[in-house]
Amino acid sequence: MQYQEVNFDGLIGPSHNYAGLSRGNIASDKHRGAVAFPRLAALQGLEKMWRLVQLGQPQGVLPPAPRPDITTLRNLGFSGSTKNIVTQAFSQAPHLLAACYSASTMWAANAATVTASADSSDGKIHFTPANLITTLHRSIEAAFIAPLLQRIFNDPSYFYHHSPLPGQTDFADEGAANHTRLCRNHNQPGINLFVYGRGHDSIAPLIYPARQTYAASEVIARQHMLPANNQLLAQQNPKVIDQGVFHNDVIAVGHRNFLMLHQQALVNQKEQLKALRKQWHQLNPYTSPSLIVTEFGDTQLTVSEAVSSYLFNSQLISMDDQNMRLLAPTNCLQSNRTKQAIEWLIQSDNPVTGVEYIDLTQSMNNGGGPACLRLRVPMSKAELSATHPAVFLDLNLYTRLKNWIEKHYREELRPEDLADPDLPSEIQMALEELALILELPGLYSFQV
Ligand code: SUG
Repeated sequence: MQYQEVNFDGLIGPSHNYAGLSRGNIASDKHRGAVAFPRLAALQGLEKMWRLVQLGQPQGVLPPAPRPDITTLRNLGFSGSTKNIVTQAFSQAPHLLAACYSASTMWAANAATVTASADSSDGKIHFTPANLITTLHRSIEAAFIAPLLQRIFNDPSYFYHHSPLPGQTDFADEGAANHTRLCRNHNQPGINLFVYGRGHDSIAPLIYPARQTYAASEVIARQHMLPANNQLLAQQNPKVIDQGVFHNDVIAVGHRNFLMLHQQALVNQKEQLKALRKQWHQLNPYTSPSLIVTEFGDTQLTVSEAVSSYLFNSQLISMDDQNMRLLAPTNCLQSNRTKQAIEWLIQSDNPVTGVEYIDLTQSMNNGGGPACLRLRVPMSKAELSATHPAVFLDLNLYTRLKNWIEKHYREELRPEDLADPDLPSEIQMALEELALILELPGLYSFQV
């Protein structure tokens, strides 16, 4: 049976804006209050998905959550019609309105942790929607994402859906941004590398929050029925969190038998990589390919350069059984050292043989690169066929989505535009049409 890694990207929603909501995410902080370009943002995201299709990859689309989140605004004490709620919230608590308007479900890597059927002892693909409790604007995503994933992956003989972890600080969970599956082939058991930022007795960062906890990773590994030799939990270096590495996918990326990361990514990195190699060998002794790990040192790229270029947030795509292509954000082109580091990567002994640059500037300005925008699901042909077919991108869907974006999205969105009483109904109309395009009727239940 043929297995593939399938990317599901978050479609960038019509309320894309820069509200500076994510402490510890340097790009978000830097762009607080900047003018956002939602139409351009959504087109950039769509072009990225389309490029993947052109490279022969199956590509799914995850629709955005309805925003503003009126239910949350009501829970926060605002009342009346949607127009009243928006007006009151903008004058009394603009930060709450901005949180409820965030288009953050675009960063699908944070939608859930997904594990492969080849790894779990019940042979199913497991999903745990991330609770994202570290930030308000993201903590409200799971209410939409959990039922969405159940609708898209709705055959219980293939898919197992767990509830988000308890919304309590010990279980803070950021989904696949801190989870990497390394495997010889997608149909064979792999190692699920969970990277956490804080545990009970571990050293924590001093400046910025550690978003992922050991307890969350441990629970997910248990409920996804991962045998001990299919999992490894490692701590993220708190010093890099304090330099803006708010997720592990800002400093490491892995695909199949290849892991690339900065030398400072993990606590006790040497020992952790040794453990990883040992596990790789035990999992499937004497079979090729071997695990290849490429570490970048400070002399090539400092942590701060990794954060500004987002090199490690590139996507790795299998071009065939041996060769991978790096899909890097165009930010990498802005620094000679980053370009040299990529050149070195391509020349060195690893599967990466080429690079392509993708312009995702609108998302990048909020700290979301190519890898942030996608949720990976390793799937067999049968699992793929059991998935809601209308979300897979082909020329027809690409064209329809492009027209839809051009018809409905505003060109610009400024912080004060969130007070516009007409914006919610504009978005509502757009999303209702989207639900029809993706054949997900009733996906959005708007309140007026
Ligand atoms: O959680 N930015 C997101 C970016 C998420 C990137 N995802 C991964 N690394 N997988 C975050 O910090 C900024 C929103 C604002 O400030 O308007 C934001 O939420």
